[in-house]
Amino acid sequence: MQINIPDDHPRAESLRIREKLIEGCLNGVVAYAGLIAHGRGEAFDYLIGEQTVEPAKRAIEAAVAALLTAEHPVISVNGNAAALVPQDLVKLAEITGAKLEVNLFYRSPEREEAIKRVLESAGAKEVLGVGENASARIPEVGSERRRVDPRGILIADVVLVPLEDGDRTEALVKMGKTVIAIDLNPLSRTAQTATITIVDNIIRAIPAMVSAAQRLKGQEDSLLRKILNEFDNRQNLAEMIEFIANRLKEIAKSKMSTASSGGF
Ligand code: PTJ
Repeated sequence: MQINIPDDHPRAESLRIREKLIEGCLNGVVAYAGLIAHGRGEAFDYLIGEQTVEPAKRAIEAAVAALLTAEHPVISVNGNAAALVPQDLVKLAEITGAKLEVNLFYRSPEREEAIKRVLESAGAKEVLGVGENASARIPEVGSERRRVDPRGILIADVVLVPLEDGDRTEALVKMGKTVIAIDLNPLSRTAQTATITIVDNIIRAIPAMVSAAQRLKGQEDSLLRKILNEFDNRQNLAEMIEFIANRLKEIAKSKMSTASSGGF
């Protein structure tokens, strides 16, 4: 069903994003549970004010530095990411030299192929992790996410996992890999376990990573390593949680002053 979203609707952008996911669901790209996951993300996006805040900007710089200094960087793509930001995922892969690999929680041959097609239409020349190519297994992961491509995630030193569930992040970190997560929930197991956590909406974070990669590519290796070494994920997550807490306190304070002056 096509719906008309008026441009002047106060939540027009958010509604358009929802429509993209619904369309992705109907085309077999997005899992049904992807719609639920998006709703959870939206709630956290409200709390951060639907903006890329300072700690997230620093995490984006560190993440791009990690991708640019990696020997085998890989961008893991699931249904939601493919439906929302396919062009930017392909651009980011091109600039950083990362491989794109389909990796799904709700894996089926049809969804693998559908996501591959979306990435190819967005300009991807090579898409790993589809069909027989996902022939390797990562230890300690019970879900279908354990199936990886021996040319991709298996040998990667840096893996970007936009929208993830905690188990695989934990397993990849245990394997000694640098894991970059994008997750609007700073309290999720993924956010807490990853090496670098970008607490932002993938809609903003992936394009911001593309810009950062364009800016940082070609910079001295020593500068990129300095950015990486100075980044502290625990501290960054603490700052994100503090940002949310302070923002909510400010909103509550402003409501109280309106109430005491006889507002509403
Ligand atoms: O495509 P598949 O089969 O791999 O399945 C993908 C989903 C997303 C269904 C699967 O990974 C899943 O169930 O994820 P979870 O456990 O619901 O976790 C998703 C996390 O992503 C939650 O912490 C959400 O807050 C967060 N999130 C949702 N939408 C966004 C987001 N983070 C950043 N940007 C978003 N747009």
